[in-house]
Amino acid sequence: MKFKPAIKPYTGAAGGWGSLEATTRYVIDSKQAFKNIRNLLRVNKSKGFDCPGCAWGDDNTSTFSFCENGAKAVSWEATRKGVDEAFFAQRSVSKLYGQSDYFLEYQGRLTRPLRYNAQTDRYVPVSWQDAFALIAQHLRGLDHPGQLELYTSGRASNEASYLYQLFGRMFGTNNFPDCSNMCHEASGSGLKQSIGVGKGTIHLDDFEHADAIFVFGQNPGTNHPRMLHSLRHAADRGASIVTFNTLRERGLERFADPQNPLELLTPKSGRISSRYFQPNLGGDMAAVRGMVKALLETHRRQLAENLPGLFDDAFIQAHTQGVDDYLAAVDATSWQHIIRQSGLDERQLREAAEIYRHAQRVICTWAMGVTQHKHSVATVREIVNLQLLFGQLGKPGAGLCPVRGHSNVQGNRTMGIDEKPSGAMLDSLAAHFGFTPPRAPGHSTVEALEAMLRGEIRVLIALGGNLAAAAPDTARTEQAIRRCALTVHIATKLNRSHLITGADALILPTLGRTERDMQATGSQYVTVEDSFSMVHASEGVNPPISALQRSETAIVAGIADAVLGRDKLDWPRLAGDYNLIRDHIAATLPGFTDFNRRCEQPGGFYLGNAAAELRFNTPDGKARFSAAVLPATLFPQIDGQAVPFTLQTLRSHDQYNTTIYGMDDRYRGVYGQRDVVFVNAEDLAALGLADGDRVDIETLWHDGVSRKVSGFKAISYDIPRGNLAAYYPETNPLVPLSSFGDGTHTPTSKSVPVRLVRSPVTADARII
Ligand SMILES: Nc1nc2c(c(=O)[nH]1)N[C@H]1C(S)=C(S)[C@@H](COP(=O)(O)OP(=O)(O)OC[C@H]3O[C@@H](n4cnc5c(=O)[nH]c(N)nc54)[C@H](O)[C@@H]3O)O[C@H]1N2
Ligand SMILES: Nc1nc2c(c(=O)[nH]1)N[C@H]1C(S)=C(S)[C@@H](COP(=O)(O)OP(=O)(O)OC[C@H]3O[C@@H](n4cnc5c(=O)[nH]c(N)nc54)[C@H](O)[C@@H]3O)O[C@H]1N2
Ligand SMILES: [Mo]
Repeated sequence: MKFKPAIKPYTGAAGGWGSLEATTRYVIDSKQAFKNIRNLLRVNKSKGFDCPGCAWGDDNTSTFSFCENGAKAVSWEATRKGVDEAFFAQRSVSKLYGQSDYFLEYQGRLTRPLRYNAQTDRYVPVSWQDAFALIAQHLRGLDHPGQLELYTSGRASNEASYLYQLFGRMFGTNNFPDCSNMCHEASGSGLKQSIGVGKGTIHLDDFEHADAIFVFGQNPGTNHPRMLHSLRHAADRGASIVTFNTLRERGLERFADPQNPLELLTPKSGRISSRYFQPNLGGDMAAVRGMVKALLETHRRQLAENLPGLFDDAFIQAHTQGVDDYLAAVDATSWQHIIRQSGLDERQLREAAEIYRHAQRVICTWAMGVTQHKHSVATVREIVNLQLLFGQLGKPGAGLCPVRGHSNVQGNRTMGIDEKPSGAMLDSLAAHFGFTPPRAPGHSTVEALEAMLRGEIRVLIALGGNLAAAAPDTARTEQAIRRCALTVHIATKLNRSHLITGADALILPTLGRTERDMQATGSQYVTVEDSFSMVHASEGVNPPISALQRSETAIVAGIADAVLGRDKLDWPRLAGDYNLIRDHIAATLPGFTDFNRRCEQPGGFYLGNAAAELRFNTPDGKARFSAAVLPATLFPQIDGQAVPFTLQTLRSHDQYNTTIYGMDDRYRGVYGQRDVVFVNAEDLAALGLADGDRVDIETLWHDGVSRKVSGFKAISYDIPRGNLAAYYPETNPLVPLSSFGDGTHTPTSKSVPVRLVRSPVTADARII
C-alpha cells in the first residue's frame, strides 16, 4: 500500500462536513455500507450495541448519535474480510512481523483458532478443545501461579472481565496487568487518595449546568468526539471553556455539529475554548499551583479588607482535611518556579484563576496529557485541591471528570481487573465462591514486562489489546514477551503482539461487540460502564463471519474449565447464560444489586459515587488535600547534559491506539504519513533545520541503552519551544521501560527526554 504524503493546514472547524465525508468513506470502504449505516443508527441506543470507540456517555435523546471515529471503530470491526488458513500458510510469522500495523489489521477478522508451529514458523489451525488443553497443560506445569500474567484491554465486557479475574484468582494470582496501567492509572490512584474513590464524580448532564469547564491535556476532537457536543452546548449558553493543551488542537477551537443539519448547510460553527493556554509538557501541576497562588493572594487580600474570602470555608471545614499544609506548600512555591515549569506567564495564570473564581460551578476534565508523566498522581491531586478549595464537589454542574479511554476500561476495574485488589473485594469473592484468593499484589503492565525480562513468567494470556505495540520500550518489551513458554491472544484482528510469540503460541478468535452472541440459552447481551459510572447493556446485531469464532466470555470460561475443572464453578453453564454471571456479580460487587433487572432500564443505571455525595471513603471520612512539592525540574540533567527536548507520543485522527485506520491526521493537516514530528519553528531554526527535513529522535536516559527512531519528518508547528510531539505506537521504542509515573508504573508517554539530529535517512515516503 502506498500513500501520498502531504501537509495541508486544516482551516475548517472540527466535526462538520469533513467529519461526515470521512465517516462515509470508512463505511463504504468496509464493503457492506448498508449494514454498517444501520449499525451506526443503533450505536448507543438502549437496544443495540455500545460504541466500541470511547468511554464517553450517551444522552439517549439523539437518534443519530455517533461520531466519525465511532463509525470507524464500528465499520473496522464489521468488515466481512477474514484471514483464513491460506493466508497463514503462505506467510511465515517472521515475514508478517516485517509488515506494518496497518497492514496486519487491514487483513480482516481472525476466523479460527491458530497455534504457532515453531518448526515452520507458521500459525496453523488448531481445534478449540486442543487449544484449551494446551493452556491447561502449560498452567498445570507452572512452579507457582505467579508465573502467569493475565493482560486485559479495555474493550472486554463486564461479564468476560468478571469471569477472567475470577479464573485468575481461583488459579492463585493477582497478576492482572491491563491497558489502564498505561492510561488513567494516575487518575484512579490520585482520586482514590484525595476523595476515596478512583472514578470521576460527574454525570453527563452536569455539562449543562457548569459555568466553566477546564480541559487539561486532552484532545476530544479526535479521541472523544461526542464530548465536543457537550462542550459546544456549554459554550453556546455562555459557559467558559478553558483549555490547557501543549498543542493547538482544532477540535478545542471550533466545532460544527455534524448532527445539526443547519450547521452543515451554513458555514456556521461554534467556538469551543474561550481561553487556550499552551503549557509545557508536564507543566499542568505548576499551572494549577499558579492559579491557586493567585487565588490565595486575592483571598487573603479580601480577608484583610474585611471582605469575604474566595474559598468555600464551610465546605473545607466540613469535608476536607489538610488545607493548611497545602496552602503552606503553595506559599513555598515561587512564581519563578511555576512560570519556568508551566511555560505560562503570571498574567496568563492569573487570567485563568479569574475565570475560575467567577464561575459558580466548575468541571475539570483531563486525559493522557495529565496522566502519562512522572508526577501525574500529584498533578491529578493538584486539580482536586483546586476544586476542594472552592467546594466544587457534591453539587450539579461541578466536579471531577477523568475522561476514560477504552469503552469499558472503567468497567474492567469495577469487575476486579486490578493487580492491587481491595481486601473487601477479595473477602466478598472468598465468601461467595468458597475459595482463598491470593492476597499479595500482582503485576501492573510495566512490572509484568520486567518480570518477563527476568525470566520469571512462563505464560501470558491477553484478553484483547496489543500489548507488544502498546507497551513502552519496544525492543525490551518484545524481548520480554519472547521469553514466555506460552503466549495466548484472544483477539478480533491480527496484530503485532500475535507475531511476538513464546515457544508456544495461540491466537483465539473472538466475537466483537457488534456481533450477535448465541449461547446455549439463546442470544446474549453484555454490559459496559462509561466514564460517568453508567452501566448499560450492549447486544450485538451482526451475524459472525465465522462459526469458529467464540465470545470472549465463552473463551474465558473454556480456559477456566480446562484448567480448573468444575469443582467450584460450572464454567460452561455460566458461558451458556450470562444472566447467571450477572447474578454472581450482583452477589459480590457493591452497586450491582438486582443487576439483571436493572439492565432493562433504557440508558442503563448509575452505579453511584460516594464522593459525589460528599461521602469520602478515606481513613477519616474527609477529602484530603495533597501538599506535594512541585518537582524541582521535570528532567534532571541526564549524564551531565541538560535535556534539549521533551517528546509526547500521541494519537492521530485516523487511529485507535495501535489500530491504524488510515494515514491522515486531518485536523493537524498531516496526510498520507505518520513518521512526522511536530517542532516549534524557532527550535527548527536553532538546529539549522528546515520545515520538512528528516530527523532522528534519540532518547536521553541514564541506563546506557540506545533508543532511537530514524527518518522522521520535522514539521513546524504551533507548540512551545523545547516540546515535541509524534505519533504512538511508532515512537514507543523511545519510551524507557524504567521511566514511569511515581506510584503508578504508568509509562511516561507524554514526557520522553530526547534530542533531535539531522537524519541520514532522506527518503520522502516510506512504503507502508
Ligand atoms: N479515535 C480514537 N479515540 C480514542 C482513542 C484513539 O486512539 N482513537 N484512544 C482511547 C484511549 S485508550 C484513550 S486513553 C483516550 C486518549 O485521549 P487523549 O488523552 O485525548 O489522547 P492523546 O492523543 O494521547 O492526546 C493527548 C492530548 O493531551 C495533550 N498533552 C500532552 N501532554 C500534555 C501536557 O503535559 N499538558 C497538557 N496540558 N496537554 C498535554 C496533547 O497535545 C493532546 O492533545 O482516547 C480514547 N479514544
Ligand atoms: N507511547 C504511547 N504508548 C501508549 C499510549 C500513548 O499515549 N503513548 N497510550 C496507552 C493507552 S492510554 C492505552 S489504553 C494502551 C492501549 O493498549 P491496548 O488496549 O493493548 O491496545 P489497543 O490498540 O487498543 O488494542 C487493539 C487490539 O485489540 C483487539 N481487539 C479489538 N476489539 C476487541 C474486542 O472486542 N475483543 C478482543 N478480545 N480484542 C479486541 C484487536 O486485535 C486489536 O488489534 O496503549 C498505551 N500505550
Ligand atoms: Mo487509554
